[in-house]
Amino acid sequence: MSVATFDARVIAAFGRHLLVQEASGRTLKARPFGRDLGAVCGDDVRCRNDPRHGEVHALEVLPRRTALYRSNARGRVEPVLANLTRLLVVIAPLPPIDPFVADRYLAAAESAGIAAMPVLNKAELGIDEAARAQLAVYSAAGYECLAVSAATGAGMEKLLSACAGQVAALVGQSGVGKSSLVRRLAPDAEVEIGGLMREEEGRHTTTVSRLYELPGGGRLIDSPGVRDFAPAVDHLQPRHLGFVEVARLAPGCRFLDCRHMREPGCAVRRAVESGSMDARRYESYRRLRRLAEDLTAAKGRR
Ligand SMILES: Nc1nc2c(ncn2[C@@H]2O[C@H](COP(=O)(O)OP(=O)(O)O)[C@@H](O)[C@H]2O)c(=O)[nH]1
Ligand SMILES: [Mg+2]
Ligand SMILES: [Zn+2]
Repeated sequence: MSVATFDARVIAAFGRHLLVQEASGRTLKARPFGRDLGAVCGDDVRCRNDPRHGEVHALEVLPRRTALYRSNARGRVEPVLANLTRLLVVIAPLPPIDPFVADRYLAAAESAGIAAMPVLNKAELGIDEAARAQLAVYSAAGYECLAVSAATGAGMEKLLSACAGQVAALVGQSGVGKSSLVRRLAPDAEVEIGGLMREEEGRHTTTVSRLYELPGGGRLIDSPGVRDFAPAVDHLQPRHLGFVEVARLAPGCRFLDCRHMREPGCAVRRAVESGSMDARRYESYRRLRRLAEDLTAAKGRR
């Protein structure tokens, strides 16, 4: 006898424990059936009730529309979040901005076809020189940027409308205010937070990604803060690695397969020399290109 299955969305995944949401909005605990499914927050999974044990089994991960991948500490590629349509890359005047982390998130999103938006939080502290410069660089690259404050609520309507009808995720360094923004925006966030956050050295730390419903009809994922983010280089767009300025400039390069490193007639280098592409963004591009080539060479040796 076949047992009816139903599809649900993974709203949190921690080891072999999944929290899934049915189409009706009901939230259920589920367990991967058999081997680890590799389901991540945002995934759609096919589920089945196991009446004998009063459990819900997640049988398979349904095809992902998009995925954000990273390269983990052992160099293995793993999905971080699935089915995103928007990535909100959060920076703040404090902690000090690591522009390379933000650039790598933006590059991974662009390569995955996820619309990225840099968001400066804690704007009420005053936008210092570093933050102002960073926003100017992203605006010049063509990104729409937001300045918001979870503390005062400034910019929340704009953030909500950026999430309307989307599956959006907040990513960025620890302490930039991702969870505070979620608490501002998602009415059900406060009640859920106790069970999923750990008191660590007197501070709340987000340890797993968690998807929340927004009043505007969108969905918003809070993710654990990172010190660094290594995108999976195999999933980066090969020509421009997800750097939007490089993508625009590359058709002007002499060689179709220009890597925009030392090649003669490179339109990207020309733009950097003339100041029309930001030199720090280009340095960020070069670091990612070297990382990609080192990993490819290491694979070739194995
Ligand atoms: N001044 C100020 N502090 C904020 C703001 N948003 C968050 N914080 C503080 O920044 C710290 C880290 O916030 P949290 O939301 O946990 O950051 P996360 O690690 O990115 O999730 C906490 O002490 C928050 O109270 C803001 O808009 N302004
Ligand atoms: Mg957090
Ligand atoms: Zn080039």
